[in-house]
Amino acid sequence: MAVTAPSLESFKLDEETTMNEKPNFANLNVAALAGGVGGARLAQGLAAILPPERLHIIVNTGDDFEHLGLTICPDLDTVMYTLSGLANPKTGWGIAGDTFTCLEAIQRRGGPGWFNLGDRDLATHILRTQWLHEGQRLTEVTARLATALGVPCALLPMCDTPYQTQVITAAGTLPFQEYFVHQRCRPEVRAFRWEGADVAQPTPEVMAALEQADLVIFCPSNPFVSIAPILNLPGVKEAISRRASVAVSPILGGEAVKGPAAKMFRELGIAPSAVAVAERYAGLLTGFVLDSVDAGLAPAVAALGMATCVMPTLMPGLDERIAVARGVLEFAVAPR
Ligand code: FO1
Repeated sequence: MAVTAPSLESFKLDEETTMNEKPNFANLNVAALAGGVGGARLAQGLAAILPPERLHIIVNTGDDFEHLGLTICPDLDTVMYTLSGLANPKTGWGIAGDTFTCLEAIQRRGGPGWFNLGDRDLATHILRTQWLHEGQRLTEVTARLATALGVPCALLPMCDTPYQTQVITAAGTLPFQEYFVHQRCRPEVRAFRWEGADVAQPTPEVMAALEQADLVIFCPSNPFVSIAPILNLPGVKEAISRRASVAVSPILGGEAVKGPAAKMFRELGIAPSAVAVAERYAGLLTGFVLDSVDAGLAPAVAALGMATCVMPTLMPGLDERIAVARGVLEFAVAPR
């Protein structure tokens, strides 16, 4: 099925750039859809290349939950801490070098310790909860926190109202963090549903970012619980289908770099692969980036009607994140 969505051919590289130099992307408007750790890594690479006002990162809020009376937004915080250089490099979430004195005191008094909240991380949750309680939108609260922590570009929650992923498993229906952290992704997944989907709308800032984007990038995040919640919001798929869009596969060699995506594919009866990811986005994407390990799968992805790019996509450190981001942008703007 040929996809007729516009490519970026009409996009003009900066006048002083000739094709034999590295293209510069100073006037490319990019909206990136991101979930947790994988999304945050590519977002950090993009933020190092693009002018801050040209990059809008649209983040999944389906993982959000209330815990100890606090509003916790794990994907927003993972992207925020990664872009501000505060993130714990080992886990990808939370703050590097954080202490857990408060959590230990909570457990001493019989409270829950299964969700690890560091002392500095708690400052984010306390202020967010207070500002939401005062009536500020999650979009405004996120902008205040991100600006204070020095995040250069716009960090946009996909919606301002609760829209929480519920994981329907053989062991019952679990709120996302109960499944992901408390049950360590062990229960077998049958399906997903979203509390609050009936009233959820993408924020005006999200729709504006998509409307002004020359390119939409699907970061290498879980297609089921990070990217799909964003795509399923009213009007988002339509906005994306009118512009160039490129996804980076979160599945390499049949496995996820991090998290339960491959396990979810298997439990839903789908063999996990970059092709299986591309199939979930078929009809929406103009381009797809596979890791070098999956070069053999490129023709099967191309058969879905999207251009393909094969390159190393692992992003352990900042250099790799910038290299992958640059590769994705060059692929997206390359004349076809
Ligand atoms: N993930 C864990 O596996 N264990 C934790 O104790 C944990 C605590 C935590 C605290 C704050 C935060 O922003 C994220 C946290 N995460 C933890 C990660 C989080 O569950 C996942 O990153 C996302 O929900 C999925 O990407």
